Order: sequence, then C-alpha cells, then structure tokens
Amino acid sequence: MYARPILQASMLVAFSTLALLFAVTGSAYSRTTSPDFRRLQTRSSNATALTNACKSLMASNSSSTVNYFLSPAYTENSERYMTSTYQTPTCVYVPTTPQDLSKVVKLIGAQRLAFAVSSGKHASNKGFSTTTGIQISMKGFQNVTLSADKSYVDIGTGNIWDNVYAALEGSGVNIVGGRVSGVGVGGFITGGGGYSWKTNQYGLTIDTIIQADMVMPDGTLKSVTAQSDPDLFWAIKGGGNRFGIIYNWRLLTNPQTTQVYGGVRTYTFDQIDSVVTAVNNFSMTNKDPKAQVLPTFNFVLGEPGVSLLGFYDAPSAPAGVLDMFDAANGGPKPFTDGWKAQSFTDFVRAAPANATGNTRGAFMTVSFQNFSQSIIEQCANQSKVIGAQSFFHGGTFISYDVEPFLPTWAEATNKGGAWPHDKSPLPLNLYYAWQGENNDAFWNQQIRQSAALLRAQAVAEGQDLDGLYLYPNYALADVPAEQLWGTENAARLETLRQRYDPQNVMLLTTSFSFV
Ligand SMILES: Cc1cc2nc3c(=O)[nH]c(=O)nc-3n(C[C@H](O)[C@H](O)[C@H](O)COP(=O)(O)OP(=O)(O)OC[C@H]3O[C@@H](n4cnc5c(N)ncnc54)[C@H](O)[C@@H]3O)c2cc1C
Ligand SMILES: *[C@@H]1O[C@H](CO)[C@@H](O)[C@H](O)[C@H]1NC(C)=O
Ligand SMILES: *[C@@H]1O[C@H](CO)[C@@H](O)[C@H](O)[C@H]1NC(C)=O
Ligand SMILES: *[C@@H]1O[C@H](CO)[C@@H](O)[C@H](O)[C@H]1NC(C)=O
Ligand SMILES: *[C@@H]1O[C@H](CO)[C@@H](O)[C@H](O)[C@H]1NC(C)=O
Ligand SMILES: *[C@@H]1O[C@H](CO)[C@@H](O)[C@H](O)[C@H]1NC(C)=O
Ligand SMILES: *[C@@H]1O[C@H](CO)[C@@H](O)[C@H](O)[C@H]1NC(C)=O
Ligand SMILES: CC(=O)N[C@H]1CO[C@H](CO)[C@@H](O)[C@@H]1O
Repeated sequence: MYARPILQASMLVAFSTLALLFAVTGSAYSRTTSPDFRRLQTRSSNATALTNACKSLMASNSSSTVNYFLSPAYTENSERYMTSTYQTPTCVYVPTTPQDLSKVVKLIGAQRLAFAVSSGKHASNKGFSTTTGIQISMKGFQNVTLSADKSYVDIGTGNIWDNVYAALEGSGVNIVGGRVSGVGVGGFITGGGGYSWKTNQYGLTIDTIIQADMVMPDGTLKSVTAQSDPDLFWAIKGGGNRFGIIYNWRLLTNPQTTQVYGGVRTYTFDQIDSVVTAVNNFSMTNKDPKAQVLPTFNFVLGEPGVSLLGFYDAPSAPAGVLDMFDAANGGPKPFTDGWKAQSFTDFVRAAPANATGNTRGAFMTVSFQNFSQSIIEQCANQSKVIGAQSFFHGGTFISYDVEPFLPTWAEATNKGGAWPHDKSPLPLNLYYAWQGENNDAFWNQQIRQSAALLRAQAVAEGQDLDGLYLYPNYALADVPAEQLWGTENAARLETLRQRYDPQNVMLLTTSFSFV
C-alpha cells in the first residue's frame, strides 16, 4: 500500500536536522558487557557433548521429538520474527509432556549445556529464545481448556494468541492477551506482562494469572499459585525466563461480546499531522476503558505514513469516543479503512504484523506518563528523520508504536508482580527493521539514541518518569535491571533466582541480567 519506493527531496531536508539529534546524548541505556553475559561463558557449546545430548533425548515410547537440520520441524522452530535473533541449534527438542520437559531440563543442568526456550519466537534479542545448543520448542503444549464455569482458561505456552482467541470464539469469554497475530503466549507473559486490547479494563496479562504449571530448574514439576509459593508466583509475573520453564498458564477470563469494533486504517504522509492531532485528542480526552488505539508512525518503502489500529470492546463504539478519527468530522482521511464490527479473532489477525517481520530488527522503548502532542509529534518526526537514512543502511521499516492507554489504567487493575506497573506506564515501542548484518550496529545505535531523545524531551516537558520502568519485552538486551524492574525488584529477583535455581541452570540460556 506504500508502493512508492522513491527517495524524496523532503527526506534530504531531514538529513540536516540529523546533526541536532545526535547532539542529544543521554545514553542512559548503554552498557557494553552485562554481568549475565560474563557468567554465561561457563555453558558448554562442545559440539560432541551437544550432539550426544540430543541423541539421548530420543525415546521410542514418547511423542516428543528431536529434530535436526533441514527437517521441517527443525526449520519451522528455528525461524524467527526478527532474523537477527537467528542461531543454528544443534537440535530442536519438542517435548509434548511435562515429564519430557523435565527430562531435558535435568540433562541440560547436569551437563551444563547451552540451551534456549521458545514459544512464539517473537523475542527481539538474540539468544533470548535462540541458541547454538539445545533449542526447546514449546510447540508441543497447545492446550486451550476453558473451565466448566468459564471463569478461567488453561493455556499451553506453545500457543500463539491467535489460537487462544480462536478457541474461545463464541464462548462469551476472552482473556487478556496479545494484540496482533503471531505473538507467543510463553514469552509475552514471561517477558514482561502483556499489553493487551483489554489492558484499560483488566490490566496486563500478569494481572490475570492465577496459576502456572512449570518445570523448576532442577527438573521437578510444580503448580505455582499465590497461596502455594507467593515469592515464586511474584517472580514469574514479568521476571523473565530465569525461574524455570512454564508449560501452562491459568488465566482469568473476562466477558466478551460476539463481535468487537475496530481494525486497521492506514494514512499517507500528508495526513500525519492530522493523525497526530487526533491521537493526542484521544490520549488526553478518552475516559472509556473499552476504547483503545495503537498508531504506528512508520517509514516504509521510502515514505512516511501511519497505520492505526482502533478498538472498541463491543460491536460499535458509542458516539464521541472515536469521533476524532472520523474523516467526515474533520479527522484524518484514511488511505485504507478496515474499521468494522468483526470477531475478536478476525480483528487481531487483521493487523499486518507478519508483513514487517522476517527481516533483521530491534526493539527499544520508553515508558511515559502521558502522550502529549509534542511527544507524539516527535515520534512522527523521528520516524521521518531516521527513516530517511533507510536508503543508505538497508532500512525496511522504521516505526514508533504509540500506546495511549488510560493514564491511570493500573490503578484498579494492578495485582503486583515482578514487573512494576503500579504507576500505569504508557509504553512507546520503537521497532526498526533492516537488511544486512553489516547494518546492525548502525540501527542499534539509532534506536538507542532515538529512545533517549524522546525520554529526555518528556522529562524536559515536566513528565515524572521515576517509577515508570521499561517494558522488558520491548527493550534491548543490555538495558540494566534497574531500568527494567527498579533497584528493589531487581535485587529481590536476584535473591529469588539464587533460591530457586542454586545450580544456575537457567543461566545457561540468555536473558536480561538482574545484577
Ligand atoms: C509483531 C509483534 C507484536 C507484539 N505485540 C505485543 C503486544 O501487543 N503486547 C505486548 O505486551 N508485547 C507485544 N510484543 C512483544 C512480545 O511480547 C515479545 O516479543 C515476547 O517476547 C514474545 O513472546 P514469544 O513467545 O513470541 O517469544 P519467544 O521468542 O518464543 O520467547 C521470548 C522469551 O520468553 C522466554 N520464554 C518463552 N516461552 C517460555 C516458557 N514457556 N517458559 C519460560 N520462558 C519462556 C524465552 O526464553 C525468551 O526469553 C510484540 C512483539 C512483536 C514482534
Ligand atoms: C566435548 O565433549 C566430549 C563428550 O562429552 C568429550 O569427550 C570432550 O572431551 C569434550 N571436549 C572438550 C574440548 O571439552
Ligand atoms: C518411557 O521410557 C522412559 C525411559 O525408559 C520411562 O522412564 C518411562 O516411564 C516410559 N514412559 C512410558 C509412558 O512408558
Ligand atoms: C492438555 O489437555 C488434556 C485434556 O484436557 C490433558 O489431559 C493434559 O494433561 C493437558 N496437558 C497439559 C500439558 O496441560
Ligand atoms: C502470522 O505468522 C504466524 C507464524 O509465525 C502464523 O501462525 C499466523 O497465522 C500468521 N498470521 C496471519 C494473519 O497470517
Ligand atoms: C477532540 O475531538 C472531538 C471529536 O472530533 C472534538 O469535538 C473536540 O473538539 C476535540 N478536542 C480537542 C481538544 O481537539
Ligand atoms: C517536527 O518537525 C517539524 C518540521 O520539521 C517541526 O516544525 C516541528 O517542530 C517538529 N516537532 C517536534 C515535536 O519536534
Ligand atoms: C491530561 C492527562 O491525561 N494527564 C495525565 C498525565 O498522567 C498523569 C499521571 O498518570 C495523570 O495524573 C494525568 O491525569
């Protein structure tokens, strides 16, 4: 739809503004070697040991499988949304029972083998769900089982959210899950908490968890609840993949109408200012928790534009709520308009999320108090100015996802957990995509600088960002723990990690460091 791959004169003008942007340093996020990466060097990447371990996982009496290079299951489970995270595993193990999952965890621990766990494979950091060692794919855990009274659902962590919505379609209930197609249940919850179309009403996904069934780092099976293991329950709510491997999440349901209202609208560059104004209007005036928009200011195929996901949690939005986006009412004029009443599953699958994957990429983030007009403008500006460099650095998609939840969404919904969200952080997701490994350093540097610039601007405008932590699922790998969880929670996470994993088995895979 943005089919005009021509470098425009207006973009060249943007280059001159670039020097100004570089003047803003504020590289609060830079740290070249984090402690976890040093500790990780003790894991074995001995090819013979890994190959032998893979062979030993084969069991004739089990439906769990060991898959090697070029087999379809190996290929499918090695592919990644962001190809820059790709690594070549020695084998891909797909356990189908908790016992087999336990078996592989014990083996890895005993032999100190490099490994990774994957669910939906959407992690943005290399090594978080990829390895040259043993790749454990959770694809064998795809249950979606609604309780008889419909109050909760058991969800296997090998599912993508699409499957969960499809399974619940027509049941009259739904859960707080991912917003677009393809995202995995496993990492979405484990890696931060889960921003959803339902967040204004029910919080993050971690606010709806009532139980986790998991394999502990020593291989024992455990069902964890707030009553059974309060510390562990707290830690797995947004504390990352350091406490074991979860194979089932039990989530509380919420009522769901048969159809919801929303979809995707796209806008060409001439409408950007008008979209900014409408988004700001929504961000400052919306009081209805059922309404949500997710504008993405992007630069693709040589041109800036916007794609706007809109949502109302009923078949139609009441008058007034989304009027600022109504072209007939003076709002921005869409190039394509897919807003309509449709099933929740169709709505989620309508977002063109897959179209921007399958290339190298990076995420970075800022957590705001509010999306003010000037911050939204700056996001649009940054997508243009930085996007204008795409031509020279293999850039394919330079984007800024503005997420204007209600500014106090967490007040009634926050149920605690390792990722602090009591102050209602409103995340911005910077997503850059490009081609060519030789361009990695360039774009990683740009995304860091752009996040720092936006953060500095918000602080300069008087936003109080203390206590608003960065959403781990959107953060670069070397963001320090105190910026992800706060000093106090990071220290508690490290203490609990040592208690629940004294042999450091989960340090044989890569993730953020708590120290
Ligand atoms: C297109 C796109 C859309 C997104 N939309 C949203 C959104 O709407 N809201 C939001 O909050 N985030 C969103 N995200 C961010 C998303 O939450 C993260 O990318 C998340 O890590 C994806 O989980 P996954 O299972 O697909 O990833 P994976 O790469 O499979 O795993 C990610 C991490 O989780 C760990 N992990 C996975 N499964 C388990 C398990 N069973 N037990 C323990 N650890 C496990 C892995 O070790 C890894 O560290 C989006 C990302 C993309 C690329
Ligand atoms: C690699 O592992 C094999 C099998 O466990 C072992 O015999 C060999 O000594 C190891 N090599 C190194 C360099 O550690
Ligand atoms: C499968 O084999 C393993 C190892 O021999 C054994 O421990 C397990 O009980 C067997 N499982 C079944 C279902 O027979
Ligand atoms: C999946 O569901 C089936 C049927 O309800 C059940 O027997 C099985 O234990 C479940 N598996 C897991 C891993 O929860
Ligand atoms: C997006 O890709 C995933 C595989 O990663 C697939 O399961 C899903 O169906 C795709 N979504 C759409 C809308 O095509
Ligand atoms: C927000 O949009 C509504 C609906 O279009 C409009 O009536 C109102 O004046 C706008 N408010 C601001 C502050 O622009
Ligand atoms: C965005 O860019 C335009 C044009 O260069 C400029 O007028 C405006 O001040 C910029 N806005 C912000 C928030 O920097
Ligand atoms: C205009 C507006 O929405 N302001 C909000 C900005 O964020 C703070 C902190 O969450 C709120 O108190 C304001 O109401």
